[in-house]
Amino acid sequence: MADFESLTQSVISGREAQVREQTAAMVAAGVKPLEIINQGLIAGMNIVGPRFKNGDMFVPEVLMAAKAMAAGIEIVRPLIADTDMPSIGKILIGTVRGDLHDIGKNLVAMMLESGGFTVINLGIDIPAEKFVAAIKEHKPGVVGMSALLTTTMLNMKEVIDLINEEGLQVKCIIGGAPISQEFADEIGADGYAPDAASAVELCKKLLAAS
Ligand code: B1M
Repeated sequence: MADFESLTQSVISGREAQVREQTAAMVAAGVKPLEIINQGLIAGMNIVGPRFKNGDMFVPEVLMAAKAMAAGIEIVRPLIADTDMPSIGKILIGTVRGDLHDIGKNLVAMMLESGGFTVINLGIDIPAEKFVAAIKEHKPGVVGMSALLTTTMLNMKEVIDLINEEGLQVKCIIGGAPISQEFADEIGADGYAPDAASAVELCKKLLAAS
């Protein structure tokens, strides 16, 4: 049977088939599902995050690692009651109106999931009204918006304005290549993250403070 260390290594290396095999072997050997998740699968992504941030890993490798981790979670999830599934908070995420870029946004969503958050990923080209309707339905602690175009980044303000108009209690974070802390301050966002690993840290910080 594989040990946690080798499962963690398989996640980091993005070896999906091996993660499946090792996870299934651990389940068959009676290892507790939550231990497999926390000490094997999430432990791997906890190493991937900082490596990506430091430039020691690149986008394709991170996507492969996240996919490998998700393959392991898929095997273990049916064995865990929904209420026991570890979640440290709910995040709603989407790419704003007019913008079809989703590689970075999906990476952020995957890293958040790997970090223990429940993520509702709305997709691309999401108008303010749809963000607001989803906030009312899912009641997340944080709403995350992504934009890759200098034209569509302006639509982030529409979302924040509508959230404020409706009096909804939710923290707003933004990110994407053209976004800066200065722009976040200008439109009244609660935070800006330059990359996926920082987005995880930011969400943890915002939820701890609220
Ligand atoms: Co587009 N595109 N694109 N494109 N595209 C850019 C963004 C561009 C910089 C290319 C260029 O001209 N040099 C340029 C924008 C110029 C500008 O506005 N200043 C551009 C353009 C002009 C366009 C079109 C208008 C082209 C055209 O049709 N004439 C068009 C627009 C379509 C639309 O959205 N309406 C368009 C279309 C496309 C494709 C569909 C072909 C494709 C997108 C496919 C997809 O996403 N499924 C595409 C791509 C791939 C790119 C580039 C090459 C790569 C973007 C990417 O995925 N990067 C891009 C050039 C570039 O950036 N080098 C470009 C990798 C990704 C991991 O990084 O998304 O930055 P990024 O995400 C990072 C961080 O920003 C951050 O974390 C991520 C991970 O570290 N982050 C967040 C992102 N979201 C976050 C949210 C957070 C926190 C952090 O909190 C919620």
